[in-house]
Amino acid sequence: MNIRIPRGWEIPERLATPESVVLNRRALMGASAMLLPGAALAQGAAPAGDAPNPMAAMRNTRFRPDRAVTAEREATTYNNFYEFGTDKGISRLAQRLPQRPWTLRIGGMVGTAQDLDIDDIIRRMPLEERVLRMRCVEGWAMTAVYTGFPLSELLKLAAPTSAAKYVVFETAADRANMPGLRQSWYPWPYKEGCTIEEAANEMAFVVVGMYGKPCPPQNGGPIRVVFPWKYGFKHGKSLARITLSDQRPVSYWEQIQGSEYGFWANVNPEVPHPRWSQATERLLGTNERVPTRIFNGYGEFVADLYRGLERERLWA
Ligand SMILES: Nc1nc2c(c(=O)[nH]1)N[C@H]1C(S)=C(S)[C@@H](COP(=O)(O)O)O[C@H]1N2
Ligand SMILES: [Mo]
Repeated sequence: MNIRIPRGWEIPERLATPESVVLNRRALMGASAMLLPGAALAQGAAPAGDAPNPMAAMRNTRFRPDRAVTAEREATTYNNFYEFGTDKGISRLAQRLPQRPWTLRIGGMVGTAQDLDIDDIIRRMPLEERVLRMRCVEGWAMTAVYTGFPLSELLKLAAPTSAAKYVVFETAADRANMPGLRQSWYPWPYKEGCTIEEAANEMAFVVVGMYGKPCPPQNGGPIRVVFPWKYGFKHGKSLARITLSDQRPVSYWEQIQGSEYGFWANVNPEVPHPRWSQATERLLGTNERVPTRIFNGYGEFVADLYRGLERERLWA
């Protein structure tokens, strides 16, 4: 089969840029030099229009998607979020999850444990927009528009101690609003983790917005994490707690089926999952099938993290 992937520069601007950002960009013509690839990260830009939109952040063009952006509707209505049920159609049900007030606790091996209010986080963090490839281990993928900030910026607030080796992410366990929690044989709360080195990488991203709006609950609003070079199950949603630890956490999926889901879970087309070949992926919206890329195409940013770890189970 001869599949050709269009390069980033071949994608029409209207496909690679959602409307809200095009409008915003026009209002920022003076700052256009900052939008060039490789230029210094542009931050703190004023949103366009009368109603200030806290999610209208400048796009960081360092991470080129090299394929068309998935329609917002597809990206926000086809979800994995077991707290609401095991099928993909939970987006309406998830609207029940109150997004305010919302507190994120950062604790464990830190100098200053913090209880942070979501709006305080959004005000204090250097927001930027990234268009990122997202790959689920089940073989579907999308290219979504996220607003957020580097995970390292958030961790700085709590000052991890030198003993901290892992970062553990826990999803809120809201029994009243998450019907999936009644399935008591699952190990709630949803837990995931990464190493402190991975957390320090520029690609480890905390998401508070999508497509220029607050991140919807079904996608992990009001705050979730994404590691775009790893399979989607590593991206903990609707976070209530971040804990710094010297112990490697056993994640939700590892507890359920350790033979199928490991700790590192980096995307690799050559290492099949027991139930799914990882060679290709189906793009949400178009159903086009494209080759999967090692580290989901982000090897230039993250491959160094794994040097010396070749004997670990680095792939799902
Ligand atoms: N709390 C929680 N986080 C979760 C999941 C989940 O079931 N619960 N599913 C994961 C999986 S398997 C994937 S593929 C992504 C899906 O994110 P999306 O719905 O924003 O595409 O969320 C991940 N984060
Ligand atoms: Mo997934």
